Amino acid sequence: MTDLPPHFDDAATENLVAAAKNVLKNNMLGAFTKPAPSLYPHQWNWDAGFIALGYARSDFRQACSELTALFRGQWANGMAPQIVFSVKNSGKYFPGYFFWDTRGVPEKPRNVRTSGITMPPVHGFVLNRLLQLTPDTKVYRPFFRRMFDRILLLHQYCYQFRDPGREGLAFICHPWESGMDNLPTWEDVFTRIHFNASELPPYERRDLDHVDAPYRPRKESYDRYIYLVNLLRQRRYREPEIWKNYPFQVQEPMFNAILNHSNEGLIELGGWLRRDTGRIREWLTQTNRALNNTLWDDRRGIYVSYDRVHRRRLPEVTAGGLIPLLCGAPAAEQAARMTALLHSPSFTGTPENPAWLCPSTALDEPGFDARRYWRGPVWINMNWMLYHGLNRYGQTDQAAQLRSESLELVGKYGFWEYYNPWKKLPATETTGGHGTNRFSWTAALTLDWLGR
Ligand code: 9WN
Repeated sequence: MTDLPPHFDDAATENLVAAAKNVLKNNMLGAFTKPAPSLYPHQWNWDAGFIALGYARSDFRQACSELTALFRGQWANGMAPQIVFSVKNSGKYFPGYFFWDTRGVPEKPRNVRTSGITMPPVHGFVLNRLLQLTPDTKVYRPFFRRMFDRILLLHQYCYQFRDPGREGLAFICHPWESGMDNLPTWEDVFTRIHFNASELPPYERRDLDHVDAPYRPRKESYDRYIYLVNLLRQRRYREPEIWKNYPFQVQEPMFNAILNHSNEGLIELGGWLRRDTGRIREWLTQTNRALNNTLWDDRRGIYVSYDRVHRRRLPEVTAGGLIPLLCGAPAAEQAARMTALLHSPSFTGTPENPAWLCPSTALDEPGFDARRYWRGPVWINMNWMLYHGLNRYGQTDQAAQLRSESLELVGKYGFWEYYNPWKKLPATETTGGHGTNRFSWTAALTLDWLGR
C-alpha cells in the first residue's frame, strides 16, 4: 500500500490493523457495534455506516448486520433514527429512550427503542461500497435488495418531509442531526432562538462522567439541544405539522452532499438490481444544483449553511463545507477554490504553527477551539469523506496527504474520537487524542484505508 506515513513499516501496519480489529471486537454487542466503550453504549446512525466499512473485508456478514440492525429502527415514514437504543444499556446515556419519549408515536416501530431525529444518510454510498467488496453477489443479493428499499424510503423521507419547498435541500432540525453537533454555526442559529429557563425540562448530562468538560459542549449548548428535543417530543414527532413555528431548520452542506452521494450509490445499486432509478436521478440533479445556488459562498470559496427559518446565510467556515466534493456538486473552478482554501492557513496553519488536516472548524473562525468537540479538532470520518472527494476531482496528491496524515495521527495517539489539530501540541495537553478512546469509526476507517 502506498502513501503510508514514513515510519510505517510492515510491522507497524500489522500492529495497527490488529489494534483496530480489537477496538471493533470489544465494542461489538452482537448484531451491532457501539461507537465507543462507555460514552456511547447504543447504536448510532451514521456510525453504523462507517463501522460497516470496517468489517467489509474481514467479516462481511457483520458489515451487513450493522445496517440491518440500524434499519430495524426505521420509522414508517422512512426516517432512520439517530440512535437505536440497546435495552441492556438503558440508563447509561443521556438523553435515553425515555427522555426522547418516542414510545407510542405511531410511526415508530413498536418493538424497537429509538430517538426521534435522524442523521447524515451515509447508507446509500456505504451499501454501494459494500457491493464492490461483497464476497458473493448471489448470496448477498437479497440483503442488497432489502437495504436498497429501506434506504430509498429514507431518501423519500428527506425529500418529502425535510424539503417542503421542493428545493432539493433537506433541512436538519437539531444540531445532532448534522453529526457535527457543536459547530459554531449552531451557536449562530441559537442567538435567534429565545426561551425562558422555565421552558427547559430538568435533565442531567452523562457525557461528563466520561470526558472532561473542556472537550465537550458547554452547558449553554446542551440547554439548547434539550430545549429542541423537548419541543419535538411535546409535538409528538407529528410530521409535517411539527415544523410549523419550529425554530431550528438548517440546510447544511455536508448533510446534503452525503444524501446526494448516497443517491449516486442507489443509482448504481438500482442498475444492478434492475430497479427504476428515474426519481433518484432527478434528486441527484436537483440537489447538486441547489447546493450551488443556495449554499455556495463565492466570497470564501466554500459551501456554508442556510437558516431557512430566519432566512439568512450562516457564514461559518467548517470542514462540512468541503464535503460537497464527495458528490460532484462543485464545478472544476469551485473545486479548485475549495482545495486552495483547504491548503491555506485557514485549515493547514502556518509554517511556525502547522495543523493536521482537516480541522472541523477553520482555524481562523472566531468560534474555533482546538480541543472542544467539533469546534476545531480533526475527525477521521470527515477526513475519509474528504479523501474520496479530493480523488474524485483528480487531487490525488492532496488526497494521499490527507490519508497519510490521518493514519499518522491514529498511529501516534491511538483510535480516538477526535484529535487536536495543532501539530505542536499545546503544553496543556498530555495527548493529541481527545474525547473517548477506542472509538469505532476511527478503527473502522483505518481498516478501510489500509484495505483490510
Ligand atoms: C449525539 C456517536 C455520536 C456521533 C456524533 C458525535 C456524537 C452524540 C453525543 O457521538 O454525538 O448524537 O452524545 O455527543 O457528535 O457525530 O455520531 O459516535
